[in-house]
Amino acid sequence: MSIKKIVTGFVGGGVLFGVLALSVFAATTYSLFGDATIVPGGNPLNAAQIRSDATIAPSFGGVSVVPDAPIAWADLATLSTDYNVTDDNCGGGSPRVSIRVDTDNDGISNGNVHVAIGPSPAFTGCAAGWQTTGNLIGNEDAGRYDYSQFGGSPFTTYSAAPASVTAGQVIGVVVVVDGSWSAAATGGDGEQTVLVDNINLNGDATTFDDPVSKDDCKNGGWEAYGFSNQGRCIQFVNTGIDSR
Ligand SMILES: [Ca+2]
Ligand SMILES: [Ca+2]
Ligand SMILES: [Ca+2]
Repeated sequence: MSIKKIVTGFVGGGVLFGVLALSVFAATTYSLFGDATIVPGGNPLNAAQIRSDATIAPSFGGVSVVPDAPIAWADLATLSTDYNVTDDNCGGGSPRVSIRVDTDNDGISNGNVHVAIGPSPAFTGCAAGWQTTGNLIGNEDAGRYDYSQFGGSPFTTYSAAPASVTAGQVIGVVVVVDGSWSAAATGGDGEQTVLVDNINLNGDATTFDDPVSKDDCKNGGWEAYGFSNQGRCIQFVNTGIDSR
């Protein structure tokens, strides 16, 4: 092998390594929709606050998490989130995780599998403070799964998935709150608010834990966000270069 080929091979290896490293740390991306914002008070650091208020359009809010590549339903092994119902209760089918499934391989969702958050089978009476759903994949709690958008049962378990779903591709998940219509969920005031953190899709966690201002980096904040020093944290805020 000539020197030139060795050098070319090395550079190619470096590029390949870079792509692999990126895929490890960016296997999913998230976005907020509706009435949703990043707030402190997460588990730990930041969380997404999602709110359904009958007097504030659009009366729903949520987080969308999209994998870099579709995940076959059969390969979806882990789905969980931490949640904290801060006002007033779970109920009215909210909050929930909705799994977007493509059943005809065109990359576009054909519907949602709804997965209720909270205690089965009524899905109201959520405990105060931070809770975790545990792994929802394989969950056989009564009524946890709703496959009605694919012709299945609206009140059943994970394993009762219709064939179109089990043969389908998962193109994303959303965690949504839209219970403002429910007096039980809102405490009667038309507002339901939930914090969510650590949305885990096949092992890749959405933590909402990027610093958004220099102040987040100061007074030791850089360490909490996982940087090796304050300068690298501020560099991330200024440039988006992530040296963690
Ligand atoms: Ca489709
Ligand atoms: Ca309320
Ligand atoms: Ca967090």
